[in-house]
Amino acid sequence: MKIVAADVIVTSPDRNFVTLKITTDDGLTGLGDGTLNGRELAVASYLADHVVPLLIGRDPHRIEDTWQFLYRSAYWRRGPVTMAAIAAVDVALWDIKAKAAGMPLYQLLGGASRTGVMAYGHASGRDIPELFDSIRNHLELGYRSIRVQTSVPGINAVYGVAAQPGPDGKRYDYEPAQRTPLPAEEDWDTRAYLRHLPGVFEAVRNEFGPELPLLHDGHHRMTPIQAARLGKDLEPYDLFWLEDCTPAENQEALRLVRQHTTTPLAIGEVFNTVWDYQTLIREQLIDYVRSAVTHTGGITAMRKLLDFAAQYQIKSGIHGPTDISPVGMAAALHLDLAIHNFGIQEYMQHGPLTNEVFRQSFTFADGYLHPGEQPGLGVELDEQAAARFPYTAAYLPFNRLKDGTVHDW
Ligand code: CS2
Ligand code: MG
Repeated sequence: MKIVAADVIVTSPDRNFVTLKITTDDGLTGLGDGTLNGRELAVASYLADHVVPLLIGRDPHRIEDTWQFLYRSAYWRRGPVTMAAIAAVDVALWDIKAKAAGMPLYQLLGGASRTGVMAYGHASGRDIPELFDSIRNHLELGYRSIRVQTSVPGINAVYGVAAQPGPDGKRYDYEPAQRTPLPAEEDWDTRAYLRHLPGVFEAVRNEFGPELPLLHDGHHRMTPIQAARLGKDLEPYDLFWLEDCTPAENQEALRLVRQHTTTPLAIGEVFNTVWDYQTLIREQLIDYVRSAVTHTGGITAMRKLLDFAAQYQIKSGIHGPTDISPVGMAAALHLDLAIHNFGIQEYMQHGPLTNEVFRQSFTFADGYLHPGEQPGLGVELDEQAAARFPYTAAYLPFNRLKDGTVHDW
């Protein structure tokens, strides 16, 4: 079998997506997600201008060899653009191999290790009553684990609060990247946030009881000592995890957090390779690996990363926001079902136009996702529908502190 075509499809139904479609001389096709929020065209160009010419004529079955070729022959390694491009190729090749084998991808990855994949959803509110309504709404949608994000008195716009309108007036939750000519500026005050959040979790526990798994995303905004304090203050509310509590380029920073709190820690959605985790995993400084298949070199690299994490009893918590396309989500679900050290899967639901462009066979019921039994990934892309939604520039917001200093968003 030979690769005869590789097409980079950029579409923008509810938001921008970059998809690679590889076609073989046997007529098999495979899809891979290369979406990098706010920098989509960089990956599209990396693929179209540099990688596609290298794929034509290759044997699609040699996935590991192709991975190593793309990673090493580029000379310039790692980074979000390179690893998203490699991920798109890798996942498309696994889709083809599973289709050629006539089985859903998870079967090729060793078969199911569980009956379903526990998912968590995003509840949020500008105040407690709105938050409670959002949690109830997610429970009605079938979620059995809930991420809690709230507004903070004195701060105008906070990450993850669905109802706050974005600069274009639309609800925030469908997409944090706004279709505006420049990134929107938001404000932040960590001390106000640290004073406010424990009270929110106390209220949620009082209202919904001790069992409901609750998660929170600190979204990279605290210093290590502030993160240590928050982790400690939230201990009474038994969080499933506190995510991205501090920027982790300096992995050792988590030693200070770990010293002060037993709140489980999840990190990694902005990471791209196993190297970004070495100290975090080897020193047991995190409990969940948050990488996305799409941003970490695909199934081939993610499986190795999660196998490394398994040696330290660290589990998966794969990143699943709307800026991971249904192709990237499906890839995650096949891996989630097959690996042993599965923890939880993020599941932010895509919009109606996206579901028109990407026909998916994965299901969500009673809190659990399942990738389905279709051969391959189980996602097909309607290219005619995709063509109706041309790329539209969009940017994620950024933060400035009261004194004007740029801060992590
Ligand atoms: C977030 C993401 O889902 C999450 O955990 O951190 O929504 C993140 O803000 C976006 O993926 C950025 O593109
Ligand atoms: Mg996050």
